[in-house]
This record gives sequence, structure tokens and C-alpha cells, in this order.
Amino acid sequence: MLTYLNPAQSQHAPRFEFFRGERVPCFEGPARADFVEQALRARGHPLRTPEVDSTPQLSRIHTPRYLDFLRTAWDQWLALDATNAERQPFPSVWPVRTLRSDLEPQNFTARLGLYSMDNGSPLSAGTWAAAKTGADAAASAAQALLQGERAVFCATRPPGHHAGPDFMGGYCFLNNAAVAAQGLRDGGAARVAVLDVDYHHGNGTQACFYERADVLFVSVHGDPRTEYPFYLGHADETGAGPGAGFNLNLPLPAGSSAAAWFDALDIGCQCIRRHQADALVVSLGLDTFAGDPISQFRLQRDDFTRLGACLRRLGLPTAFILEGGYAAAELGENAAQVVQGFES
Ligand code: Q9C
Ligand code: ZN
Repeated sequence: MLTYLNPAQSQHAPRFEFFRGERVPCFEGPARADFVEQALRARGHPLRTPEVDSTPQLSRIHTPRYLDFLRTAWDQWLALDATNAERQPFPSVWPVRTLRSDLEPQNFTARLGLYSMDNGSPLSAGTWAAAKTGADAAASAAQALLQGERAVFCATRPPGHHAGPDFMGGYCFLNNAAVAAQGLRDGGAARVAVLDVDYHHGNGTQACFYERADVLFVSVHGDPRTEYPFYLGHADETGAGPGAGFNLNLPLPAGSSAAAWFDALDIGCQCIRRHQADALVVSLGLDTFAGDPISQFRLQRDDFTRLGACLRRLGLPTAFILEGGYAAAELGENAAQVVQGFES
């Protein structure tokens, strides 16, 4: 399967995040993409670097003020104090209900909170470069499908599906899957489906398309009553305005079996068939794996082959976009199994 890599991915390398009140090494690090590249290379899949500038799609998906902030955030951080190069910024205040988010604060920490949904999306010097090149990879994947490729794999990080129109969250900065879907629309696909199989609900992608009928969003994920991102991903969220009926959430209890997961996937696939989409974007989180350190579904290696085979049967031009998956040593194998299942 044609694969796009992100040659800038290793520039996004924050050192730590917060977990249960402690500073711990980031679960989402450069080794993840290295393992995926290694596994796909070993199986002989053709590897390419991005050839499309995602700027037009990014400006349809994200707001200008958020893009400006993200592009300049690290420089703003350094401008506060040159020794900040060795430190990481974290938000500590957010404009929740009753507070104003229409005004651009002058204070950097206030801006960081305004454009963040959590404190779980650490920034580093190369975050913009890595995220932008990753979005370029997603736009390149869309273009390859438009040019007749049957399926494309985008082996990029940081992930994207928690990033909304004007916020970062859950290790995500630019919404790669939304960029791919928008790229397909811009290139002539009338209807696009996004299927999100990450353990965590793709709140950012849902938000991007919630009022749109041209992009169907379907997600199978841990029940947000107990699982991140908590505040979105419930079954009663079905779309709004022109997008009413174009959003399907299939939450499952933490600890659900692979059998239960595939039953939900089947319902999601039936929905995609009914909508007669022209192309499919898969937000491929592999944190549904039984060995994932921060997630609680129970898929095994062979289940990922089965997933690939299920997706092939939809018969659509398909872009796989890597999202989560934190059992890094097994991530490459699990990704390669999806590709093998799709191609078998
Ligand atoms: N600091 C993705 O899988 N964060 N994001 C928990 C606590 C929530 C996962 C870490 C998990 C986000 C793309
Ligand atoms: Zn996830």
C-alpha cells in the first residue's frame, strides 16, 4: 500500500506530560512513527514523503487565529524568557462557561488555555513543523486517492482527531483526518465518510463536520462517561442543522471484548454503505490493542487483520490516517496487519 511518511515527525518531541498528577515521559513520542515506518518498509510497501501543501484544507478546517497561535506558540514561549527553550509550556487556565473566548488575550498562558481543551497536548520546538508536515501528508494521501490509488496509508504523528477548529487536545494539533476528508471534497468527491476506530472519541473531527452533510462521521470508542475525551462522543450526538443524521457515535464500555467491538464496527460500516460515500478516511487509532498502556479495549494482533479486511469490503478509495496507539513496540506490527488485511 502506498504510504506517506512525515519527515518532520521527530521534531515534535516534548519530554513529559502529566499522568495521575505526576510528570511522566510522553506516551506519544517519535518512536511510534519509527516503528510503523520500520514495519511497513520491511513488508516492501512503497514509502513517500508529502508532496501537497495542506494550507487550503487547513484554512477550511481550522480558524485563522488558532493557526496563527500554533505557528508562533513556541516563539512566544521563548520570548518570555530565553531559558524557556529547556522548559515546556502547559496551560493552567481555561475560558470555561461564563468566561470570554472572543477576546485574544495578551498573556501567553491565557492564549495557550484558550486554544487547548486539556493539559495533555505538550508543545516542543518543532511541534508546528511536525504537525504541518503531517497535515501535508494527509493532503497528499487525499490527492493520491483522487488520482486513482485504491488505498493510502499515512504513517504520521502527532495524531489529529482530538484537534478541533480552534483548539488542540489529546496529543493532537492539526486534524489530519479532517484535512484528508476536506482534500477529497475539494478534489471532487461529493460525499466522504470518516470512520474513527481510535479508542478515544474523535471529538475534533466530529466538531469539524457536525453541521455538514457532505462528510459523514462514524466513531467506535470507549464510552465518554468514563473515558477521555469525556465531554463528547455520546450516542445522542447525531449531527445538527444540514448535518443532522450525518454523525454516528458507537460508544462501548471500557473493557469491551473484541467481539463486541466488531459488532459495533459492523453497525458503523452499514451506516457508511447506506450513505453511499465516494471515499473513506479511516482515523486509525491502534490504542484498541489489549496491550495499550492508557486504553481499555482488548483487540489482539489478528483482530487488526480482520479490521483491514472489513474495511476493504466497503469497496471505497481509502486513506488510513494514523492516530493513537501507545504500545509503541507493537504499533508497527499492528499497523502492518491492518494493511495486510485490507490487501488480502
Ligand atoms: N495526561 C489519542 O489517542 N490523555 N489521544 C491522557 C494524561 C488522554 C489520547 C494523558 C488521551 C489522549 C490520539
Ligand atoms: Zn486514542
